[in-house]
Amino acid sequence: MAASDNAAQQPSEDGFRPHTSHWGVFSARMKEGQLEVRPHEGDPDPNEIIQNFPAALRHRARIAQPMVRRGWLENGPGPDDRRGRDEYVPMSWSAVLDRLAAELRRVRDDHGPGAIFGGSYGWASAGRFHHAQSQIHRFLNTSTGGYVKSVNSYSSGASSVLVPHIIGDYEDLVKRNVSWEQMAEHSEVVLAFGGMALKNSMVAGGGTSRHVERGAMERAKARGCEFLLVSPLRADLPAGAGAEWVANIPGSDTALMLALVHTLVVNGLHDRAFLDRYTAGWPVFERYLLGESDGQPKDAAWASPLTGLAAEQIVALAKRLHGKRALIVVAHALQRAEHGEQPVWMGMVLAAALGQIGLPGGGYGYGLGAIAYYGRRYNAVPMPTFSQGKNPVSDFIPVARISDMLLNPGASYRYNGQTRTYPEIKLVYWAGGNPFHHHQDLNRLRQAFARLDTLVVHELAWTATARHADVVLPCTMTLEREDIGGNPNDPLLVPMQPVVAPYGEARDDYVIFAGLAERLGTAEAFTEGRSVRQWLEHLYEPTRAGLAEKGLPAPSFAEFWASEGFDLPQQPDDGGKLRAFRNDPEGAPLPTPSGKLEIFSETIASFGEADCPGHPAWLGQRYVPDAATPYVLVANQPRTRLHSQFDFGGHSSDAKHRGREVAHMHPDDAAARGIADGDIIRLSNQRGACLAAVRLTDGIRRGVVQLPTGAWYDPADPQDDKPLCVHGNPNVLTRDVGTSALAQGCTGQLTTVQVERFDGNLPPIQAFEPPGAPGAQAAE
Ligand SMILES: Nc1nc2c(c(=O)[nH]1)N[C@H]1C(S)=C(S)[C@@H](COP(=O)(O)OP(=O)(O)OC[C@H]3O[C@@H](n4cnc5c(=O)[nH]c(N)nc54)[C@H](O)[C@@H]3O)O[C@H]1N2
Ligand SMILES: Nc1nc2c(c(=O)[nH]1)N[C@H]1C(S)=C(S)[C@@H](COP(=O)(O)OP(=O)(O)OC[C@H]3O[C@@H](n4cnc5c(=O)[nH]c(N)nc54)[C@H](O)[C@@H]3O)O[C@H]1N2
Ligand SMILES: [Mo]
Repeated sequence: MAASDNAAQQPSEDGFRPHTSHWGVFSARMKEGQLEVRPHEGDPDPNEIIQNFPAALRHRARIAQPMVRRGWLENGPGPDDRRGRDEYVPMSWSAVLDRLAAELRRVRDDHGPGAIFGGSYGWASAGRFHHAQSQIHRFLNTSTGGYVKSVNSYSSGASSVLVPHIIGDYEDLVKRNVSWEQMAEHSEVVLAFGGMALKNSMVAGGGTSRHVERGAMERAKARGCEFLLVSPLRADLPAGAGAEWVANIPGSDTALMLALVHTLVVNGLHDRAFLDRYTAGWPVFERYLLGESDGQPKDAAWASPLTGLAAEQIVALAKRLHGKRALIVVAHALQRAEHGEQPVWMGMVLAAALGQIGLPGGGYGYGLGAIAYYGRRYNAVPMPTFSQGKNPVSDFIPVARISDMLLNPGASYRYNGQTRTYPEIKLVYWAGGNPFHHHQDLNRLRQAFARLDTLVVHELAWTATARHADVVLPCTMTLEREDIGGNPNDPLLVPMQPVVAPYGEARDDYVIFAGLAERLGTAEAFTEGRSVRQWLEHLYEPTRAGLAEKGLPAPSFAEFWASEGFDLPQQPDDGGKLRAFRNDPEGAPLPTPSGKLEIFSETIASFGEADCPGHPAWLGQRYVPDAATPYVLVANQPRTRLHSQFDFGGHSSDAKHRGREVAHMHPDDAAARGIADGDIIRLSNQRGACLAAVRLTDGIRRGVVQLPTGAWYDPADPQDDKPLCVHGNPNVLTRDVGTSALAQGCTGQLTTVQVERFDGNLPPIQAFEPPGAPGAQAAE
C-alpha cells in the first residue's frame, strides 16, 4: 500500500492549503523549500503555537527510518535496564515489521493479550482518521486479541471520577453548562480558582477555528462583570479581564472555599431554599463546616494561615459573591494534585450555597477556560469517527498508575470503590503519546520500563519515550498526510491537505498497523480493504447524511474535499442538564443516586477511603515546604507549545533562555538565594534534579516557583540512575502518587523543591540530537 494516496485537490491560488491542529485551524504552503503557515481567516485571536510548524517540519529530531535498540536486537526481548542508555540500529520496514509481528504473536500466545498494555495515552495530532489512539486501539482489538487499556486522563483524572457521583454526567458539566456567550452577557462576578489562562484555552483536541475566550472576558468586563483570580500566578487571567488577584498558597483552595461558605452561612447569606430543594446531604456537611462534628469551625480565621490570606480578605471575598449572578470556576490544575477531588467537590458546594447553579452565566463552571472545548456548543450532526472496534480484554488501569502497574504486577490497589489487581505486562505499545512528558517521577518511570520484555513506539521525533523503546517506528506528521479535521465543539469541518511528502521513510500509523495486520493474518479486519482516501470518504458519510436529514446543504465528499471547509450546525446554548434540573428538579433529576447535587455522597462514604470521605473536607496541606525543599513548584501547561509537541519548533525554542526552559520566581525569593534574572538554576528534591533558566516577576506568590511542562527530558549522563535533566523537565521532580484511592488521578501539578543558582559548566542540550549510528547500513 502507498504511504497515503495524497492526490490532493488544487490548492488555492496562493498555494495555501487548509489544515488543522490541536492549537487551531490554519493553512500552510511550501515556498522555496520553506513551510509557511497562517491562521484561519475567521479566527479573532489566533494561537501562535502554529509557528512551531515551520522549523519542526524537517528538523533533525525527526525520525527518518525504523530503528531497533541494540540490546533487544542482540539478546531478544526481556527486562533490560539499558533502555534509555543504549544504541539504535536502523532496519528496513519489511524486516522490522516481520520481527515485531513475531514478537506480538509470541506475547499473545505465551501470555495472552492481557500481557499487552496498549493504553497509549496522549494527544497525538488532530485529524479524525489518523488519530493515533484510535488507530492503535483498533489494531490491537482486531489483531492481538485486545489489550489492557487505561481509563480517564491526565487532564481530569480526579474530577472525571468524582463528578458522576455528585453531579452526574461529566461531559454535561464541562461542555453543556455555562458558556462564554452566557458569561459575556450575564455573569456579574466570576471567581476563578486557578484562573482561565488564555494560553490554555487556545488549545482543543481536533482544533478550534475561532478563539473566543479573550473577547468574551473583555465583553463581560466592559459590561461591569468583576473577575476575581485565586491563583499563585497573576498571568492565569488575561489583562483584559481586569481581575483582582488573590495569591493563595498552592493546594489550599479547599480551605479557602470552606471559609467562604462558612462566612456565607454565619451571615445568613447562603441560599437555604436552593440547598433544600436541589442538594442532598447539606445538614451533615454543615455540621462539619460549623465545627459541630469535629470541634473546628472552618471560618476565615482558621483558613487564614492555611491559605496565606488575611481573614478579613476572605470575609470580604465571600460578601462580594452574595446577591450577584456569580460564577465559580475551578481549573483542572487544582485536581491534578494530591486530594484533588476536594476542591472540585467544594467548588460545587460554594456555587450551590450561592444558589446559582443552573442560571445563565452563573453557578459552577468547572474547567471553563482550561481548554477550548468548554463553554461552547456541540455540533448538531455526527462527526466523522474512526471505529476502534471492541476490546476483548476488560482489564484496565487508571491512566496515571502506569509505573505502579509495571513495578508491582499482582499487587492490589483501590479505585472508585473497588479493590483491583495490577496485571503482569510484558509488552507496551505506544502511538501518539509521550510518557516522558506526561508522567511523574521520570526516574521511576525509567525503572518501570526496564522491567518490560518489549517497548514499541511510533513517533515522528526522537522523544525520550522513543529513546527508551526497543522498536521505534517513524510516523508521518500531520502536514504529510490527508485527513478530515474537526472537533465536536467547533463548527468548522476541515479538509486537511498534505503540503509535503513524508519525511525519510516515515509512514502513516495506519499504514504501519496495516503492515503488521497483514503479517498477523488480520488485514481485512483492520483495514476493511480501504485505502486512506476511501476511509475518509467512508467517515465523512454519516456527517453528510446528518446534514441531509436536517434538510441542510449536504456537500458530497468531493465537494467538501475541494473546499476550504464549512461550518456544521450547532446545538443551542441551553445550559444542558443543570439548567433543566433547576427548572424542574423532579421532572429532570440529575443522574446521581439522589437525583440531586450530592454535598454528601452515601456512595463515596460507603467506599471508606480516608483520603476521600463522604463530603468535601480539608484533609491537610500536602505541599508543605521544609528546610530541604523550601519552595512549592507549580508545573503547569506551557504557553509556547502543546505539552512536549514540537518543543524543537521556533515558537517554543525562541522562548527559552540559553537553551533552557524558563522558570519564574519572585524577586524577593531570588535575592535571598543570590539568584538574578536570567541565571541558570538547579531545582531538586529527593526524586531528582533539573536545570532551568529563571525570570523574576512580581506576578508570582512568594515561596512559589513555576516551571511549565514540556521541555524534553535531557539527562546529562544517561548512565546515571538519577541523572540531572539539563533542559528543565519538571517531571523529574514531581511525585508519582494518585490523587486519592477514589480516583487515582495524576498529581503532577505541584510538588516541593530546593532552588539554587547553578554555577557549574553548562552541559549542552542533547535532547534534539538523534541517537544511533549515522550512515549505518540497515540491518535485515
Ligand atoms: N507535571 C505535570 N505533568 C503533566 C501535566 C501537568 O500539569 N503537570 N499535565 C498532564 C496533562 S493535562 C496531559 S493531557 C499530558 C499530556 O501528555 P501527552 O499527550 O503524552 O503529551 P504530548 O506531548 O502531546 O504527546 C503526544 C506525542 O504524540 C506524538 N505524535 C503527534 N502526532 C502523532 C501521530 O500522528 N502519530 C504518532 N504515533 N505520534 C504522534 C508527538 O510527537 C508527541 O510526542 O501531560 C500531563 N503531564
Ligand atoms: N498552551 C497550552 N495550552 C494547553 C495545554 C498545553 O500543553 N499548552 N494543555 C491542554 C490540556 S491537555 C489541558 S488538560 C489543560 C489543562 O488546564 P489546567 O490544568 O487548568 O492548566 P495549568 O496551566 O496546568 O494550570 C492552570 C493554573 O492553575 C494554577 N494553579 C496550580 N495549582 C494551583 C492551586 O493549588 N490553586 C490555585 N488556585 N491555582 C493553582 C497555576 O498557576 C496554573 O497556571 O490545558 C490545555 N491547554
Ligand atoms: Mo490534559
